[in-house]
Amino acid sequence: MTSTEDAVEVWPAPPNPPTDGPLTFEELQLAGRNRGMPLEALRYDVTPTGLHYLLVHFDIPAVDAVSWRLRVDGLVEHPLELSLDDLRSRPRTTLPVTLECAGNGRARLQPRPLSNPWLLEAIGTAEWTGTSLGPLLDEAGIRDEAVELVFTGADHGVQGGMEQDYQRSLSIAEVHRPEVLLADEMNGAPLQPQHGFPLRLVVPGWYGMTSVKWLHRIEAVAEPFEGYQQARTYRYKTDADDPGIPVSHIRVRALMTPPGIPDFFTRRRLVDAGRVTLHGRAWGGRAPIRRVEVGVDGSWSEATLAASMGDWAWRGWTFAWDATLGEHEVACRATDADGDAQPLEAPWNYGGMGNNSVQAIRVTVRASTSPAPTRMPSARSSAGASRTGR
Ligand SMILES: Nc1nc2c(c(=O)[nH]1)N[C@H]1C(S)=C(S)[C@@H](COP(=O)(O)O)O[C@H]1N2
Ligand SMILES: [Mo]
Repeated sequence: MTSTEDAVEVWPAPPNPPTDGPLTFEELQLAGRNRGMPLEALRYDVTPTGLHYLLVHFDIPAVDAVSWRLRVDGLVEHPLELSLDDLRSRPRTTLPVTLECAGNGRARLQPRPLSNPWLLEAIGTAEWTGTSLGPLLDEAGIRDEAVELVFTGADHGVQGGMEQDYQRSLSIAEVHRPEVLLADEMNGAPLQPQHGFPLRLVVPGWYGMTSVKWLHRIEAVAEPFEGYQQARTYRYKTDADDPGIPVSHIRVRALMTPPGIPDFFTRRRLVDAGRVTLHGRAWGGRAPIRRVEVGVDGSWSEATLAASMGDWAWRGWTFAWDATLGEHEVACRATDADGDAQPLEAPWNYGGMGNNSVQAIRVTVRASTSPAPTRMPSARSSAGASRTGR
């Protein structure tokens, strides 16, 4: 046996991940604009700002902080117009909040819904600082006829053939939750342009689309809002014409830091045999995390939960795995205090929303005494060679 064949034995050619056909050019454009959080960043309690995921529908708007104002109007007794200084002189709160895009997991569905092709990385936890929305609304005096507030961002574009500002609404009950913030700081610094400078809404527990960035207007309205981002998308739909069910709270999920080292191109994992500590985070928008289980080759055991960081942030977990030589699949799944657990496979929906099916990682375990770096079979192919070192 030559050493090359040895290498093939410890690092077999990776199976193709179950995605539905090649990416389209349009998906690639979106993926290049909207970064995910590399899963090794699950190591940080609070995601460094540059590693937090990003989702921007249109273009990042240019906002001049000096002339910028937040208007609170519509069905209110006292319409307000507030500068950034006005907002910053109000009582301030800092909350660690886990945000996740409702489309996280979309690209794992077959057929793959066409939008930003997230696998698992549309996630992050930041410390958001700002003022609670409820007291400000009390000052404006929401009239009894109002049923919802509409939040408008400064970004503008076309989606589904409709020209629009980015707008979302929330019920009057929802906006009075004390943890709903008007945030002007992320991780102790002014919001970066892509995260909503100078002001954004942060709605803990809900999928990210609710937390409107570049916020400049809050309008109290008498009818449920029917804008594009409310009534046409962010729905669990069976097809394009189905009105569907609104997407709201973050579904329970656990993710794991991929163990060992990756192959550059395939991301396949290589782990040394012996005791390996698997670690990750778990969260959900409806109820606290009750348990996380780790599955090794389909056999599940309890992981150890770390201390809570707060009601709206993910919870760390660890699991000691005695990795034995050969091929393995390690997986994790979370259950919340209501008993909601992650499915092994999530049902398909038209927009690819809320796919919280379990993460499973293929791992090759090698002898920990490996004398030399393992050679990967892909390095021999021309595609592998041309992709080296990028
Ligand atoms: N104005 C505006 N707000 C927005 C968006 C947007 O495109 N425009 N995207 C939403 C979506 S879909 C998500 S998932 C979150 C992402 O927030 P982040 O980029 O700060 O992670 O912002 C939400 N708020
Ligand atoms: Mo999103």
